[in-house]
Amino acid sequence: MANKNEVRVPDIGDFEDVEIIEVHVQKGDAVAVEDPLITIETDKASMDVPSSAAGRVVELKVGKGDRVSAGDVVLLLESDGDGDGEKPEETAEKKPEQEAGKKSEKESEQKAEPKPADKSEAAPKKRESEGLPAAPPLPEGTPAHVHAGPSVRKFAREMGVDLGRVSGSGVKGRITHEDVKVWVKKALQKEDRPAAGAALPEVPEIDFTKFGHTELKGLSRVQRIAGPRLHASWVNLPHVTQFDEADITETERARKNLKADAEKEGAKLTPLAFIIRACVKALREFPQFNASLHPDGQQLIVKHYYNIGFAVDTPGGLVVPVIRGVEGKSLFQVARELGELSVKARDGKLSSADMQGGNFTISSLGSRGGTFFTPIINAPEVAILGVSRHAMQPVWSDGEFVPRLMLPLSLSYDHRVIDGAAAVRFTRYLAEILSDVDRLLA
Ligand code: CAO
Repeated sequence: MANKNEVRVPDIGDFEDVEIIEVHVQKGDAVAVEDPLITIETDKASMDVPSSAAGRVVELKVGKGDRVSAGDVVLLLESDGDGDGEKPEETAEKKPEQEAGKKSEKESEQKAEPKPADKSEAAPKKRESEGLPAAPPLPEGTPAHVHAGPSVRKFAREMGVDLGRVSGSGVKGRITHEDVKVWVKKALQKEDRPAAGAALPEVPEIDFTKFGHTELKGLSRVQRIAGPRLHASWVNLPHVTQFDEADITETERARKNLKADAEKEGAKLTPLAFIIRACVKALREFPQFNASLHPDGQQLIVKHYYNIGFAVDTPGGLVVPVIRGVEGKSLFQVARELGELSVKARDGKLSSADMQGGNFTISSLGSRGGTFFTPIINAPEVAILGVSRHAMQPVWSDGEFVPRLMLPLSLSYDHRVIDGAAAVRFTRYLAEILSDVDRLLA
């Protein structure tokens, strides 16, 4: 025996009096459960209203341009006695228990899914619709503003695709199966590329051959490893760089006097050995620089050891060996280790242990030139010191200009952990230590 079922607009959150922008069925059409019947659109969202039952459309109660609210009748469906309806073919022959099982499976699938992201953005006024006939909720799991049919939504859920990121090529921007497939293909292609920043806007790809002759050269192995780490630090840590200058006139004089002694002990004494020692003194004075941010973002892991990394420019790219336990080593020992690790680095012989355990890094471009620069922090460290070439400069002192040897310092720091005032206190302290050779060597 045929039954007539009213299919109503389901719970559509806090929206009322919503315009119908599309009607997908007409009188005589056979529909299955979850087939889209109409598409409604608010100023915030457009969504499909799926059928809550299977059957044949006997009367449409609404048309395009009409306005509806939750509980309004959309159409009348005629179905046979067991509620299965005459169509579609794949459901018509199924036993009631099978269909009931399928329905409850669908319902539980819907219940298990998260709420649409933008439901909370909807107008907060409470719906005064209690007591309305029960209507099934819209398929959930994707934002309601997405213009896509239930089967496309289901397909996207299965593929793990957020439909909010897919642009629709269908009528009025409706998302089709093909759109989802194209999106997945593109996402997979992107995954193959190194250092792709998933949530970052992309740099446009340009065919440079249109403008002239080009050639492709592979990055070195070191560059391929270091690149993503530098990128991760750059995008995750809010970098600020503090510049300062240290008067190293006396220290440089002492270095020259000590050079011969150092050589006897197998060490080449360069300014970097003094800078490493000065950094350890500054790290002791300002422990938050000798730290890492805990992964929970709520605590600081302060280290009570002083392992200093230094960047080495090698033919293959940049590497950062670490001198461990600097606090217990003499100036000459530091200089010797600096030399040995630099040679190992240039010969490509550093072990991974040689590059581990650092808590502060120095990038010295002093032998190369330049003035100031903005080094990238060697995360999860919280600061890095850039050192540039020292230069004799006129410095105003006691009413006259005097020639002083000035060393440019560039301290990049993680602003989540270190504020600007602390950074300048650190560089000032460092500059004072570097200019006071007695304190430095003590
Ligand atoms: N100002 C002027 N001269 C300096 C200087 C400075 N700040 N620092 C070093 N020099 C001089 C040294 O005194 C030495 O001269 P002498 O032989 O006359 O004493 C000369 O430059 C060469 O020094 P070096 O390079 O052999 O030794 P170093 O200890 O200064 O540096 C190392 C070692 C490994 C840090 C360096 O060779 C290097 O690779 N630097 C590049 C690091 C880099 O690429 N950083 C950028 C990373 S991106 O952030």
